[in-house]
Amino acid sequence: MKLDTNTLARLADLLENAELQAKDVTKITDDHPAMDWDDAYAIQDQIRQRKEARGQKTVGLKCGLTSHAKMKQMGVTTPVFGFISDYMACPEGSDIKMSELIHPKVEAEICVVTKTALRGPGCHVATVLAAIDFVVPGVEIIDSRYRDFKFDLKSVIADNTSASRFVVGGRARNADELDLRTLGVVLEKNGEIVAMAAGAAVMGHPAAAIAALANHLGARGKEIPAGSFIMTGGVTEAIAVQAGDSINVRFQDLGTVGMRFV
Ligand code: OOG
Ligand code: MG
Repeated sequence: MKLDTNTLARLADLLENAELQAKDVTKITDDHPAMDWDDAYAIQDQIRQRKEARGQKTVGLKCGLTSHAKMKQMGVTTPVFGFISDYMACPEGSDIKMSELIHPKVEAEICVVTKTALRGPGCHVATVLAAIDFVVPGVEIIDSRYRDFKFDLKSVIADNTSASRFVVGGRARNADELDLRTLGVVLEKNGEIVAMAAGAAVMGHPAAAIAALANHLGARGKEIPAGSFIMTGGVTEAIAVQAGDSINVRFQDLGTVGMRFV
């Protein structure tokens, strides 16, 4: 850790306020170049504690920057991990208010719910597959609090990996009915196909992203509890949206997830 307790608290306050007021800020490493990975996750943990203290439940975990397309889009090379709160959930087919957001983008994500705990180190695709209760399709709406979506890895980790809203829809399936690597995903904006990929875009296998999350938590003495909802990360680059846009993502064998931005 390179930052003192007061600075960590001040940065958590700055970033959470930026989220809640939908006002962007400059990336925090500009003013704190010495910040390290532990500082970044400590700021994210403080944001989580602030929300939980206000009664907002943490309802899931997310992996981000897990596909080559996303890493290339953001200019980074390693995944990041964050959390999802209850108020971020939006119903399938709902209207999402642009006034509450800064500059949202949508991401198509293969999601799972686990039935047993996963604890690293040593988690791998097979241990993750054994722990999956079911697979469900989702769309994440990310909304970096940083001006022009410009950040480095430490800044985005502190900013809870741009988590903002998410929609789960389609139909849930058992993992053994699916090949998550070849599962096709087609992202449509206003009826036009704007991106597509298969599950293997996410670290070769979406379960590998969950293994990486378990190993990341394991290194910090934590685990993925049984019954966790986990988003494995965007399969394609993120797509910017504006008021009036409608998004539909078609997942092979899992149905469609849609929403509108108003
Ligand atoms: C960071 C969050 C990335 C994903 O699915 O790749 C993410 C960002 O790109 O703002 O959630
Ligand atoms: Mg995402």
